[in-house]
Amino acid sequence: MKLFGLPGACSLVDHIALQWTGQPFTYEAVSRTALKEAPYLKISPLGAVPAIDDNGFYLTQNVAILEYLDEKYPQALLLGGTSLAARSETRRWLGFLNSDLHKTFSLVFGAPRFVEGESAQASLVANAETRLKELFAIADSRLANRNWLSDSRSVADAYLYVVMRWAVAKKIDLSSLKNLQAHFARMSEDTGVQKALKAEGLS
Ligand SMILES: N[C@@H](CCC(=O)N[C@@H](CS)C(=O)NCC(=O)O)C(=O)O
Repeated sequence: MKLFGLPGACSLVDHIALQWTGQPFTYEAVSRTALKEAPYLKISPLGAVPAIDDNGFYLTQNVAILEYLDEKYPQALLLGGTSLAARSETRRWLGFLNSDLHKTFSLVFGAPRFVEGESAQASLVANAETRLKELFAIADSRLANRNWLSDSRSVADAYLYVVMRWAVAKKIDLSSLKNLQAHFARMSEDTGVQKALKAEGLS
């Protein structure tokens, strides 16, 4: 199994998940230039990470890859348990993280793709950051009386950790969201997280 990623990008979620499986894999950092060139575009027409190559089977789209890893390595309990309710809760949070939170970050990271002119871009980024704070507050409420988004640690927690790292990088102030801060600290201590960060040159 090979994972294609960009250090610190959303592919870090899959990298953490692979660490949690304990199964052998390799990590290939793709340069931003190579992402948009023909060989990689054959793997991912979007020119985006993550992608996996499992013995010639290629798959893109983060949520699909995480589901694939869960089905391939069921003993790793990547969806946070075995019960239908726990696994469905994880999927719900994956949907929220991928379609709501991550998507809103795309506006912050790539404002020039969406509007022209510096002031329009600055205003788009400011509005997106306001929305991000509202979205992070929803995750914070969920974590009020629990350590993990679902019954036990899951790939949704890895995704939340990665977008929290982006918030730190973009200096979005989430200091009042104490449950999220505790979750971030908990994830930072995780051995699989630490190994993935090290392999991506982030620690
Ligand atoms: N819908 C895709 C989005 C993937 C995505 O946004 N990847 C970003 C990194 S987090 C990327 O590769 N960006 C490079 C680019 O678009 O040029 C997924 O969930 O896998």
